[in-house]
Amino acid sequence: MIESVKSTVVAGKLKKIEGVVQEALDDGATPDEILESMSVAMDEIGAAFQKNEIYVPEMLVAAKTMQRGVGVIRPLMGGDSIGKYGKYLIGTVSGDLHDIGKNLVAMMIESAGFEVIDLGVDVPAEKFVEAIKNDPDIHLVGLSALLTTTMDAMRETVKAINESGVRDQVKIMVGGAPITQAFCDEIGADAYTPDAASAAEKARELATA
Ligand code: B12
Repeated sequence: MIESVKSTVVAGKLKKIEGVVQEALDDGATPDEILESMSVAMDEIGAAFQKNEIYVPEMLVAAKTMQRGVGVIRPLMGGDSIGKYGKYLIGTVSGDLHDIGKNLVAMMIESAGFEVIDLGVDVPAEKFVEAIKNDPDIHLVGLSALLTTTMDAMRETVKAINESGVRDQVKIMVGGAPITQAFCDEIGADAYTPDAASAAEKARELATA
């Protein structure tokens, strides 16, 4: 059953995904297992795109299919009361339109007890700075980048936060497929995690440190 979640995302069967996810749940699969199999599906899609076996439209349909599938398990994520650990500002950096991973991180962070403020995609550095300045309750910031070409925008965003006088107010977390711990250290961010579940754990750790 869980196998058909993956194949339905890969095939971009938008109309079928909700039913397939529900069947997998009924069959005993956990929301985490379902998320994992949808993420594996997106990796397969990325690999097929790289080999020119599929093109942007197919990638987009697969992305929409995953997003719709995530919609089915979202209400099941439950979790701690919203806002218990404070506010978490998140966004995908300038020039980058990928948001599935960022949305998953936002969802997990919210379930972990934060109030999430999501600035969306293609967010200029100044917008992050402005949001932090306007809300002293924001103590954590998450930056997402999926393209090697937008890693620079991530660096610039950290720099802008550093230079704006609000760096002491926040801890900065970074993530996305091309991001590594070494890159995190290089640009002066505070934490990197490879996936949404570990991002939520790290956020709690930083909030209670
Ligand atoms: C779906 C997709 C798209 C969709 C995005 C739709 C959407 N709404 O997001 C569309 C079709 C729009 C797209 C466009 C493009 N894409 Co694209 N895309 C992908 C694909 C297949 C999947 C990404 C994804 O959603 N993965 C699933 C999620 C769950 O994983 P994730 O994003 O990595 O997130 C997890 C972690 O990274 C982490 N994380 C993410 N953010 C954060 C933030 C924090 C704070 C933390 C702690 C953790 C964290 O947690 C997440 C959950 O576990 C990838 C392939 C891949 N394997 O990544 C290519 C890929 C990223 N795309 C690629 C390319 C080239 C493009 C385009 C340039 C194509 C083109 N020629 O137009 C454009 C660029 C558009 C732009 N300006 O952004 C390349 C990038 C190559 C590179 N090295 O830079 C990839 C790697 C495909 C490939 N193999 O070639 N893409």
